[in-house]
Amino acid sequence: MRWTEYFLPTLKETPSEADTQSHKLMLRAGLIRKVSSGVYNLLPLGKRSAMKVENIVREEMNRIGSLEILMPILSPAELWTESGRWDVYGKELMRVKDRHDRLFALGPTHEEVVTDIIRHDVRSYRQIPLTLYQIQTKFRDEVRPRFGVVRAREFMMKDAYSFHRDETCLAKTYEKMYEAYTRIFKRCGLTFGVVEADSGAIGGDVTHEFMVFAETGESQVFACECGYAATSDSAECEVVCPETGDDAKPVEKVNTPDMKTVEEVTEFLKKKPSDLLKTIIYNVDGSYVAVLIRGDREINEIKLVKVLGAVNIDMASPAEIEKLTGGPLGFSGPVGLKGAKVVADTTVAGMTNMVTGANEADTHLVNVNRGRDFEVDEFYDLLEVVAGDPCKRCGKLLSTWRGIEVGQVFKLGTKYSEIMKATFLDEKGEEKPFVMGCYGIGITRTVAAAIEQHNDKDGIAWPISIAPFEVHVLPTNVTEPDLKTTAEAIHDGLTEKGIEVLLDDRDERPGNKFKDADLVGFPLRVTVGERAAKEGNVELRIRKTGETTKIPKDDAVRVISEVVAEEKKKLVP
Ligand code: 9G3
Repeated sequence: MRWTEYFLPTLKETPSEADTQSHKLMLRAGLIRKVSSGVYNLLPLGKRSAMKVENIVREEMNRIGSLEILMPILSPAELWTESGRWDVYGKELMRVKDRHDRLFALGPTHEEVVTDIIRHDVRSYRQIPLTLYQIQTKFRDEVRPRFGVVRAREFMMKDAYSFHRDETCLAKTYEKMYEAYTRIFKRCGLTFGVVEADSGAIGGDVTHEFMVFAETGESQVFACECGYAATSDSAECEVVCPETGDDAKPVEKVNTPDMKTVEEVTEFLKKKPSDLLKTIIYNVDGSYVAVLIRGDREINEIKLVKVLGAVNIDMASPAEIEKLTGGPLGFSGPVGLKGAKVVADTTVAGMTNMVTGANEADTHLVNVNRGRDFEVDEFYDLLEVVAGDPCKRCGKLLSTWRGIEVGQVFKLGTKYSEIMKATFLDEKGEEKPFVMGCYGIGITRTVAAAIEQHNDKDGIAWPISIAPFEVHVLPTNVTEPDLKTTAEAIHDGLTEKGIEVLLDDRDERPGNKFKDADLVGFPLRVTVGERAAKEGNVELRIRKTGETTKIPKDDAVRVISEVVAEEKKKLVP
């Protein structure tokens, strides 16, 4: 491929709207262009890289016997009302009407549609296990699209769904998928971790996320030396329970004028934040729940939603709080509280002589004790884990890192098959719901994650497996017939060997051409320069290491194709 016949618009300036390295570089290296918030064009280079990721994914899915299909983007509302998810997803689910006013979702994922396929065409245990996958555009109307294609509203996803007679069979496919994902991300040149995660509104209990290490990643992971690793949504730690054993002292009402924060109140009362009991009132699907947690810690709302089996939770408004408790926001407490279920984090169990709000303006209570002064209806682990908390498995201290989630595997169980009546007949002729799994990979996101991990101050440094081109041939002066001919011969020779080459045949200053070559970052660069040409040599440079070697120009095609093969071999797991 020749640059002058290609479409590769590079940018010298860093676009101001880009917030991460990958987003900046994808714009600057001409991979993507923004169409609208969270909506991007893939330009030729971006499309080539995305196709390489797709093909790796395809090969590994086919290798484990998963079958490729294509479901429509338009997903009829009836299927979503059947599963109950039409109302769960609110504005994130993009909806359209056809000419007959029939409602559709623009598919954000395809559990409903694939379950519908299976319930119509699979009747017997003999036809399963079966795993179907597709690679397709998905739509999710994110509240805050950002980081370019990492959190976009329209994006490419590989989604797979498996159907089984029982949990044992599901476990086998889950394991195979887990291994296929490991191979896929290794082949893409990524450094990643696999972490326990929250299954969210989708249901099911076992789920793992594949996280690419990246400082700018949206996900926070807590990890321990012992191998435990979980996302901040789901991380658990050993309960940190200061069992003071102090005798209960008499409750006192104290005046705390205008003191709303934990720090203000505890400083004023000469107490520690961990002596205070925070009371946060939530509106949970229409009823009130008072959630209690130690003053120095935060509630993990994802855990809260899960333990309450809630669809929607919101913090109560100041007006709602006033109506329920009789006091203003910032002065709530469990003593004498009526009209709300009381739920507490497990750390609260060991607290004695606590400071709480008095449900009265500018007033707190001290020496409040559970059992004597108030009751807790239910205890749960609601703690937002922080770095330094003890690991729940081994007690060592948890550390934290950030990552970009590129893949997720779920054991769904019978959640969709039961509600959508997708059943098969077992050997005894008994009707049973399918046991299901589902498995996703963000294709465009994987490209961005790879760039996030493989770049330097000059630009991208692609892993060869997903590089848009493998070799960049750069004649420093195309008006010099000698250089032009040599560069073309190398381009043609490599192309003939099936190597993907871009020849920068522009009549441009060498400095600009070198800058662009570093920016677009193909793994190998062959410079055909005047001095080297006179000596009969060309220069091979490895983008990643900056390492250069002189090669006699007549050996160039052979040597370079060997280096390409070696580089590719490094990424085979
Ligand atoms: C929706 C909307 C957003 C969503 C979902 C549904 C996330 C939704 C979870 C999944 C789970 C798996 C198949 C591939 C692997 C992941 N965001 N999820 O279900 F309607 Cl608007 O997508 N799906």
